[in-house]
Amino acid sequence: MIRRGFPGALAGIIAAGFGVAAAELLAAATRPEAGPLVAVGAAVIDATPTPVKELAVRELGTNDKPFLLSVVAVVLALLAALAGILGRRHRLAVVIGAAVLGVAGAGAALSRPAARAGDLLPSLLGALVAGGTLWWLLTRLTPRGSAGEAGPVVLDRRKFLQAAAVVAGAAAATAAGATAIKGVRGGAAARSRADIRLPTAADPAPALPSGFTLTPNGDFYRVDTALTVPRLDPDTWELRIHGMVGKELRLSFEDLLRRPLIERVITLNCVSNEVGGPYIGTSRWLGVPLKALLDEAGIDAGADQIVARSAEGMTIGTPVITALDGRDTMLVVGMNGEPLPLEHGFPVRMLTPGLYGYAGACKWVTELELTTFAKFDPYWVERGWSAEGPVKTASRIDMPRPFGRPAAGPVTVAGVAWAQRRGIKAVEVSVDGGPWKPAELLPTPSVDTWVQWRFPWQATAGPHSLSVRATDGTGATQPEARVTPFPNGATGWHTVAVTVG
Ligand SMILES: Nc1nc2c(c(=O)[nH]1)N[C@H]1C(S)=C(S)[C@@H](COP(=O)(O)O)O[C@H]1N2
Ligand SMILES: [Mo]
Repeated sequence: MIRRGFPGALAGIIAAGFGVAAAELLAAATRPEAGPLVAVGAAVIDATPTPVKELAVRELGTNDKPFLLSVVAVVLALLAALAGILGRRHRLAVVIGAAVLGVAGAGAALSRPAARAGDLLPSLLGALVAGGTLWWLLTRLTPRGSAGEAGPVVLDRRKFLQAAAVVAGAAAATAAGATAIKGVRGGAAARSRADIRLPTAADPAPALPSGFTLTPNGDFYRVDTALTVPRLDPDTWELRIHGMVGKELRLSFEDLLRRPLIERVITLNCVSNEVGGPYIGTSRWLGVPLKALLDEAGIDAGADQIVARSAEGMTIGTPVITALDGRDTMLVVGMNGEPLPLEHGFPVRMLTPGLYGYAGACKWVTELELTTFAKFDPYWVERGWSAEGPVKTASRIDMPRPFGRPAAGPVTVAGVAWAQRRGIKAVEVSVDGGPWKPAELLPTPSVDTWVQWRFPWQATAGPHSLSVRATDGTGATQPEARVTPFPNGATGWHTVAVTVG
């Protein structure tokens, strides 16, 4: 069985590999989003139930996407092997296998929010190449005159392996071609980003208080559903502001840069962050205040939601009021003195101080539609997350590290606390569940920025637990009760266990 099964399985896998490579090559040359691997992966992400998505983000962090692509590849290989094994006796299995491949890829590509009809072409080509190749390879495995019988394949084995090697070589060359084209295209986007000279802010951020640290761009967390980073061309990028407005606006990247820019230090964090988690960062953002644009468009009475759409089809809903109530809601073009990094939304993203990213920080934005909460549920809300996403007051211990082994004597316990819009009034630390004692707060630029805190501790030998809690500008102290990030953000105190000695 193994001897009989192996050549068929090998033929199936090689043929499918060639088909996928051909599809990816066509997609790379025309529309990268239409490549079957990424399209199927994206469709799987969208169809994944929220708890599983949560688990993947928690367990795998930013490795969730390579993992997903590997799963897609393994499933594909298993199906292809099956088609190859069955196809030796029943050629119909080859046709069905190729059809399944084509329909899955094309269906996934067409299900993408920003899909066009032509997006089915790469998968169609891939299915034809895979099916045709498998058929041809299987004829090499069939001794003349004894089709389908358990006859002496030994004679054909060399010819078959030669043919298989040729196809594998062609598949590898095709895949290399696809990768090369993607590299050149990506390089072009990166170059145009490097060419951009951002104007200075008309309203710059004040100098940072001494001791205050920003998150370097390369260390800033990344959370999004994009399997490949969208690479938008700033020269053709356009933002459309439409819906419940008096006058529709269309703005180019140059139009945005010509407006008076503001620069602000703002903390952004993800609603999916667990207590003590890493999905938070603070940057100096440069952008156009959204209010001025909305004033120009003229918002119709009754519009209470801004739906931001991105190039790859994300929708993020933000309350209209948060663009008008005086906070620094903006269309961001710069991050820490550079054009936005590709991963963080180049060329333009939204940023709404005080809201979690899923509710106010659409990356790669191309459209703002004024509508109502009653009329439209954006992406995350469709999946059960709360329609409005105000940030909850929270705090984190960064030093010592969990399960660290500091030496006995004076130890500095340190971390961050945040409550964007409300600010942080106090941070307290409790050792081994003892009384809460105030930590020292370092100066911070604004209520929209995290506060760095520290607490001197006389550490004695043995195991200890350290807990932190913050009180925000309204006087409300973080509750002890733990709730999960779903559906509107985690609560609970961060506790770290250490062993001194
Ligand atoms: N286009 C797009 N924008 C998006 C998302 C996304 O999946 N796609 N995720 C949002 C979420 S959940 C968060 S927390 C922030 C994260 O921004 P960052 O990756 O720059 O840190 O982006 C928001 N904007
Ligand atoms: Mo998020």
